[in-house]
Amino acid sequence: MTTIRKHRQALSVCSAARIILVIVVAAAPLVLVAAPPAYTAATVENGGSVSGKALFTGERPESKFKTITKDVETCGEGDREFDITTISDDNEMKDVVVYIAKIKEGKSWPEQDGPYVLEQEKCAFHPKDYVVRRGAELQVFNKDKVSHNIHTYEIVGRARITMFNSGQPAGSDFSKPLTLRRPNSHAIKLECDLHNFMHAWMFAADNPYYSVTTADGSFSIADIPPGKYKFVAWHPVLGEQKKFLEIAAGENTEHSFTFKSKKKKKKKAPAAVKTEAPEQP
Ligand SMILES: [Cu+2]
Repeated sequence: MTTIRKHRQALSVCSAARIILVIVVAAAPLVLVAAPPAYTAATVENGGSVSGKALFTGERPESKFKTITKDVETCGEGDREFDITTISDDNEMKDVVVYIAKIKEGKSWPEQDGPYVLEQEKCAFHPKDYVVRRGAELQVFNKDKVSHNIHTYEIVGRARITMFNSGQPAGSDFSKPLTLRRPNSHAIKLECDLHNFMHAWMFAADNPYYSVTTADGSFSIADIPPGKYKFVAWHPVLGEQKKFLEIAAGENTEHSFTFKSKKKKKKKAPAAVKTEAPEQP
């Protein structure tokens, strides 16, 4: 009897542990999909602003290339260039997103007329907006006569997490929310699993304080409530630069971000070992 009771107790402990395990496993995705930092729109009176440039120093990065080997009637022929950096003769960087990190309150988001739109045409991604609002709907149109597959990744450091991965027959469209799992990640990489030469980048903003640099590297962010903020400049190939800046009411603060080459310097060849001739007796 005692053995049976102990066995039953052991079984009930096992069952309880299994139930807890099931609850933990079921809850895990909820924990992983963290809510983005809360942002509240409010009236900003006599706000400050920041302006400056994104600059580059060092050996310039080279683009990547893939040869088009499939669906050449639609996609074209030759090599497709991607992960491009656009740097002027004066070392000014285009397409850098400068934003305020973790600002909790401020100006309203700009009016958004419908979902964000991404088109696939001639086997290339054409985002209508480079910067999109985190969590908003993205409508994807395949305008080609061949199938595509849109595979979106959230970039977290050196890792990448699939956001959604959807096959897309010729001429079709669908809509998906831009859901990121980590509260502070922003970079989104777009790829097509059917055409390995299709690549693009987007940036998911969690507040409206951002600016994309123009061909001369310029950015400008206005209507900032006075205070001290962390400003981040992000580029898909060259990473991030950060700076804390104090913003004063009604005043503009100048700051430029300088990105450095990620190329590793070639190691110097080891110095030749001198061998001394043996002394002659
Ligand atoms: Cu494709």
